[in-house]
Amino acid sequence: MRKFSNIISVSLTILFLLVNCSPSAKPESADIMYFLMIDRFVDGNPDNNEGSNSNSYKPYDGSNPEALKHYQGGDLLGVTQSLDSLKALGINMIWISPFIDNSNTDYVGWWPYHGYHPIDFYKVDEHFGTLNELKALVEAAHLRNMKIIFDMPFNQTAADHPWIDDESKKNWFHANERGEPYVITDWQNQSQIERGELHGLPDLAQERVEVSDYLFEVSKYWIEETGCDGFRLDAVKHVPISFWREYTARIKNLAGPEFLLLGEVFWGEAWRIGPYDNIGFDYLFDIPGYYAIRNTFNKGAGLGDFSKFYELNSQSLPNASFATLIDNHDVARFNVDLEENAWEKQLLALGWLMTAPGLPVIYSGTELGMRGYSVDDVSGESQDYLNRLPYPDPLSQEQMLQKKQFIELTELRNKFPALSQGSFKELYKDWSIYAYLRKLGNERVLVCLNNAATQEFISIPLPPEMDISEIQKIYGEAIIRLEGGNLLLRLPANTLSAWEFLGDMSENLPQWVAFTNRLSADYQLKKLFYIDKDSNVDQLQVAGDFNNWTARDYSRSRHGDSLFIEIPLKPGKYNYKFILNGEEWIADPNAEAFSSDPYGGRNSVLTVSSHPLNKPR
Ligand SMILES: [Ca+2]
Ligand SMILES: [Ca+2]
Ligand SMILES: [Ca+2]
Repeated sequence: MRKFSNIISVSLTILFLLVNCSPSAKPESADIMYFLMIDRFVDGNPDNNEGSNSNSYKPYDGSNPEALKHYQGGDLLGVTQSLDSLKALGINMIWISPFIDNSNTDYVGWWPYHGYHPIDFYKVDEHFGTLNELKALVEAAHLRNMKIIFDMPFNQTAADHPWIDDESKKNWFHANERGEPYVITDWQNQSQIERGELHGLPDLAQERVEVSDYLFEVSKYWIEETGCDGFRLDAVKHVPISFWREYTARIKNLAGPEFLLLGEVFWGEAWRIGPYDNIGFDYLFDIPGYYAIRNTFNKGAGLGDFSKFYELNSQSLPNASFATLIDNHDVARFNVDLEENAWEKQLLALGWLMTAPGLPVIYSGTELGMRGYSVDDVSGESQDYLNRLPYPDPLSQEQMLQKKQFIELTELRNKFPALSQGSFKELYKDWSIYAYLRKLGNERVLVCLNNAATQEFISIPLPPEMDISEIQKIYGEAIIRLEGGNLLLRLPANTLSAWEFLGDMSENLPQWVAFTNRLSADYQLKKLFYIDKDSNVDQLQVAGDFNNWTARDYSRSRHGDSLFIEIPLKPGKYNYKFILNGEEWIADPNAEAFSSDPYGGRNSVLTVSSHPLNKPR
């Protein structure tokens, strides 16, 4: 036995060498992923709704949000029955929430309908169906050329997992010398983040060989039983990185290089995701990009910071690729806090996802503009259940129209491989407009986003050999004209437009272009001030929702003890902070309102109302 395990470890070492030596290409695929929570999707079999405990099921009728803490009846059969309509969305890959058997009791009032409280890693939860139904789902998906990605929760177990009372499994969980679990008190401390209990759940000690072998065997079982196409791995940053290094190599060795591994490292800063880049995942979620998208398309941040962000972000993962998103089940839906133009903005953000590098991941309901609800800042109660409403059936007229518009975007990405796998070059950027060229072989697509609530006109200098007859519109309502070597564009408010370039074109375009300081008509200049009685402040900067929370310089002046700073802002509500002398972050003492920041401090709040003469159209 000892000898055998030596052979395994030698072959693993060889595998590591192979993985490290071969120039592994960054994954770039034409896939579009759809993420659904099994319980919230479609009920294919009402007989399994109560599982083994009738209290677990309480249907939501639109007026009883507490019911959303219970199971809603969705199951694997419902997913299988929906494959044709999912395929019609233009997606080809489905990540399903964990189906692994969950605790049969509630956890502080919440039933584990989400699937992240495993009690038996080798069983399908009784609410979701049977092993045969799971196999049938994968098989039916493969018949349609679709892939099924399983969600594997390996950080923790349910609070009442049988191992908790099993003496022989005592050291399978993280605990101190007194056998007590660790609590995460410092979210900057990686050891605490890995060993502390998440939501108070028993934390598996994956650094122990018997635990890591067990989790590998579990994975092997599901791969061999079902032939699934990949795993989405939950809570990656809460599990020792050494585990992932070995686990990903063993899974690839078992299931082949095509088996997709997508890791959830929920950090908002690219440098914190960087360490997970070269440990065997094909994709990591683009959480930094998620925040940038929300700030830009939802909260009115300028595109200069957005593009700068993407320049840096794209350099942060040399090996893995980003899986991009505008929302998911762990955050508020994109449309929260947006009013009459919520869908326009959401479609624009989705348009970015469908024309930018990365693997787009669409949270079920996002393709319909399904409503979400914001977090209760005061009670601090989790927003989860309010952003996990059951999938609507039937769809409203509006939802059907929005779904159709979503499909036009997936069709665009699917029709032009340059959009998913091509190079990315900026052609133009200002506060509201972003134009970029995607190129793959001879296929070249120009995409232009107008994030202003007003119609905008811009001019982009182009290589002189371009001919207007060789520019073909493929998406949107914009108007394009070629004049004196410049592309003149008229871009409708809050829209994406795309053209295919058919003729010759210079290859010598810069990767990133300079920011053009043109403001769109919906911007207003807002003046903020800071009283500096002792003349201690040489530099006053501002960071907030409008600039992706990076300390930035704006036009400023001093009159006596008052420092003024002038910021271009669109109508909207912004959280912000002042930065004094490049280091001291404070709330603006003269702000019109305050909100709490995630670190126990406070932000200032500024509301910019739309100019009466310039009402967004
Ligand atoms: Ca059911
Ligand atoms: Ca169960
Ligand atoms: Ca952990």
